[in-house]
Amino acid sequence: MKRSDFLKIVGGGAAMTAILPSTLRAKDAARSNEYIEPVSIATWRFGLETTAEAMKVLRAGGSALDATEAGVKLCEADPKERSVGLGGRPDRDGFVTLDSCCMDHLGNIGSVAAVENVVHVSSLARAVMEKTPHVMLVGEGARQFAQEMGFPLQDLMVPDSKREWEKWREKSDYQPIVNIENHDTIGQLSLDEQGRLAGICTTSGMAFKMRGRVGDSPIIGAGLYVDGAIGAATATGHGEEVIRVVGSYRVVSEMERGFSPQVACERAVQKIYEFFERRQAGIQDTQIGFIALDKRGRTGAYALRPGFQYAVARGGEDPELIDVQALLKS
Ligand code: SD4
Repeated sequence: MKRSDFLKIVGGGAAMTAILPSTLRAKDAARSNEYIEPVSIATWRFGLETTAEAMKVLRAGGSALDATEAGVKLCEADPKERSVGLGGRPDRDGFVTLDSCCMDHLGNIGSVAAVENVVHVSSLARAVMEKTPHVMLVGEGARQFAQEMGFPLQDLMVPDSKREWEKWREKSDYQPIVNIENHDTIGQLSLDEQGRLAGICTTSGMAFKMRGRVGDSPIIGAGLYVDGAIGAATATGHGEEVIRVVGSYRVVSEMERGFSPQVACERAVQKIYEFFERRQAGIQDTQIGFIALDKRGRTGAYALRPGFQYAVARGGEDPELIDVQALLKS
């Protein structure tokens, strides 16, 4: 090749690279005018209600974060939901402590852990994200911040929780077993009409846990992760096991490698199983479930054992409750 020919090609190439970004920008602009079907998904049966609520916000053109927050707040305010917000089961010393985190498509994050007396810890996590230079507040400091922000403080122990705790205290048998009945953490993910993703995870954690114990739910990367260019994931179940594999980040990272949300959830659960095997730890008293939503609105979910369900609300349709496939037979 003659030098002049080479320069022509390089010149052409340079011209192309000068053109390409503006072409991409134009495409992006066009894309932002395209209608994106909004989607909201959430763990467990109560997700039917919370995704329907989120969908009202999404269909009105609201943001994925506003929609998700509106959804999970329903669950937090419901005293009958015994693993989230008001009515959450106490720790072994009788204190109801809540954990939550949120993340948006830009990578903004906020988290609170071991907070007492605040029902809407999801909103508190969001306040940490939006109103402080930090990403995580815990315990008394989180409660103080809530007070400063005007959050009402109240007793979160409902009579049913008190009765259960008193009964548990008769034996005080410290076996933090995680099964279908006691891990109703809500993790919710939404995609709005502008293609923005957001997620929130909120929980009272394990029933009768050690005082100060924190699970995966308020840990960014474990209980929740959002990459606005790829997808989002959230977890429910045995927090210690989810933290061990950085579960939600793992799901999103598998999506980044090209796997569908479904396969990404399967691979994360498989990794948790591998860690159990490696440590030769008992797996019989544990359950873990992941749900995932990608930037294109595709969803997926997978659990360690049967019994996990998640709700999917899409466009104008009623939310659907889906039985999630599991790695183990029982
Ligand atoms: C946690 N994943 O604290 C949460 C909640 C839960 O049994 O499912 N607890 O580990």
